[in-house]
Amino acid sequence: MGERTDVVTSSEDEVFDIELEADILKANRELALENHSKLKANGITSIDVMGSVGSGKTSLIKAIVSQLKSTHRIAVIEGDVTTTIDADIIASEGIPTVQVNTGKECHLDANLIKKALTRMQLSELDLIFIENVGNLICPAEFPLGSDRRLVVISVTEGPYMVVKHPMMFYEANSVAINKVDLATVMGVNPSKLKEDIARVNPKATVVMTDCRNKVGISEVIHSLGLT
Ligand SMILES: Nc1nc2c(ncn2[C@@H]2O[C@H](COP(=O)(O)OP(=O)(O)OP(=O)(O)O)[C@@H](O)[C@H]2O)c(=O)[nH]1
Ligand SMILES: [Mg+2]
Repeated sequence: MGERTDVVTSSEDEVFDIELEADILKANRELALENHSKLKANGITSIDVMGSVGSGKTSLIKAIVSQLKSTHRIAVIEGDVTTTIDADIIASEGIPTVQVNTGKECHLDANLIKKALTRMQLSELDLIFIENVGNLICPAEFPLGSDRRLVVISVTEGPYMVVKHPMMFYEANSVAINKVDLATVMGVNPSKLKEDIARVNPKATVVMTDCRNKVGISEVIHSLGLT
């Protein structure tokens, strides 16, 4: 038999940190409710798009926007640590974008979205996509005030994304398993990822996508209730 793996967990005695964190999360939830009310008052549907770095969030938003822009008035809020690369990609679709640079933070929060909303012509919009910072851990804890959550993972991240990061999937309405065109070369079985998601969150709709060849885009749009 091989060596047993030793496991160290984070301390449960750090009461001060835990209380501080609880306050921050509570304040964020309150601001998220404010954002949601503001969006609803303007008749806007909003989608928070989350997922790991490079999984295909921008590619999927671009493909969705391309299909919906003739029937919906759309804007995109782009969360990024420093650059405007993703915002520029979306802007190339002729869609208004607001860039939110988070600096050292690994996620967007409701306060940043509140600020972004003040820069937008809300009365002229039907639909807002919010691309969160690429990360499968932090964004899950910070609701932004959106109606629905779309999580994007891809086969290039390997076979254990879902079992290692279940929190990200608890609140997801839709999950895209992206880059299925690369599944064989990666040796990853997308059906197995789908089973893992169903175990964590049986209510989420799971769609296999290949943004490079525009596969599964209509199904994602439908799963988000946008058609
Ligand atoms: N083969 C293949 N490549 C893809 C697919 N979707 C996205 N890509 C490529 O993967 C890379 C990352 O895609 P992005 O859409 O920028 O990913 P992202 O999740 O927005 O990345 P970050 O915002 O940096 O976290 C780009 O080179 C895309 O062209 C896909 O379905 N198949
Ligand atoms: Mg991106």
